[in-house]
Amino acid sequence: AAEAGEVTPAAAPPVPPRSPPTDLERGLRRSPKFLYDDRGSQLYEQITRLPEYYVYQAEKELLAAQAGAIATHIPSGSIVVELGCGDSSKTAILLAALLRRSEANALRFVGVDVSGEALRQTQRSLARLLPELPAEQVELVEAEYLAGIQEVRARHPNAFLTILWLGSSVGNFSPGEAADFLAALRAAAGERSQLLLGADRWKSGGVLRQAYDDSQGVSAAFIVNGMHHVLRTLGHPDAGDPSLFQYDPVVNAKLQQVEMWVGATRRVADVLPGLHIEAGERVLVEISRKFTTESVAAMAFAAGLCQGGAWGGPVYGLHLLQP
Ligand code: AVJ
Repeated sequence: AAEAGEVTPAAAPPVPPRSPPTDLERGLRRSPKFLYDDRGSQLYEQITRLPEYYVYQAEKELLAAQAGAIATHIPSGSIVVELGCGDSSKTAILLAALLRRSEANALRFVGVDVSGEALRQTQRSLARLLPELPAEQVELVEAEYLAGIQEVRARHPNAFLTILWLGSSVGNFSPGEAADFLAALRAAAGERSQLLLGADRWKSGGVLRQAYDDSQGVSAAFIVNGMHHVLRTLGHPDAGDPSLFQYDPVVNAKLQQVEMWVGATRRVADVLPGLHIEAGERVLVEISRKFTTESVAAMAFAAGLCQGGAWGGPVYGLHLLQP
C-alpha cells in the first residue's frame, strides 16, 4: 500500500497469492489481536453460533466423541494448559474425561490468555461446568501465548504439560509463521510436553465460503471491525465510517485457505506516515488456512514435532504433536 505502483484496481482478480504482503498487512500480522477488541470478541462469539460456521460445533463434537481416546494419551499428573481460553465448554469436555479416570486432586488446569476478562470468564464457567475440579487447581496466566507457556514452565519446572490450542487458530498463521510458532512453543514448553492442535480440514464447495461470508453479515462485520479498530488505534479520522470498507472474501483452492479481504470504497489518506490505501485497493485482513492430514504432518515436521495421535474425519481434525 505504501508504493504508488502497487495499487490494485477494484475489479482486478485477487492479488497473486505469492505477492509480498503490503506494509499494512505485515503490520496487521504482527498484532493478531487487532480483530479481538470488545466488539470484535462479541462478533466472533456471534460467528461461533451461526448455522453456517460449522468450525466451532465440529470441533466440539469431535472432542466430545473422542475425549476418552484422547485422555489415554495424557499422562496422569499432566498439567493441561489452554492457549486462548475464551470458551471453556470444550475444555470442560476433555477435563471431565480426565477426571473420570484419575483422582480429582491430580488434575491441574492453566488458562493462558491476553485478556483478563476472558480468563475470569473461563474460571467462572469452568466452576459451573466442572464443579468436581477444585478451584485451587485452576490457574490463570494473563499473557501472550509464548510468555504464558514460559510462565507455566517456570511455575511447574518438572511437570508434564499438555497444551491445548483449539479452534483451528493455527490457520490464521502463514505456513512459515505456524512452523516458527510451534517450534517456539516446543522450546518454551520443553521435552516433557505435548500439543493438542485443532485443525479445520480443507473442503471444496460452498461450505467454506458460507462459513466466512454468512447471510447475516456477521463475518463481514467482524473483519471490517478489525480495520476500524486499527484506524481508531491510530487516531485516524475515518475510523468508524461504515461505508469505508467492503468485505470481499476469497476461497483460495491453490493455497487451501480462506482469504478475508476488504476493499476500500474511497481513498484512506495517511494511515501511517507515507502509507495510504487507494480507492479500490484491497487489503488482506486475515487468512484462515485449511489443512489435510498431510499438511498438518508437514507443519509438525517443520516445527520439529512428531504426530503421536490424530482424530477426526473429512470435516475437522485434532492432532497430538510431540517433541
Ligand atoms: C478464530 C481461527 C477460529 O479462522 O475460523 C472466523 C476466526 N475469522 N471468521 C477462523 C474467524 C472469521 C476463526 N478462528
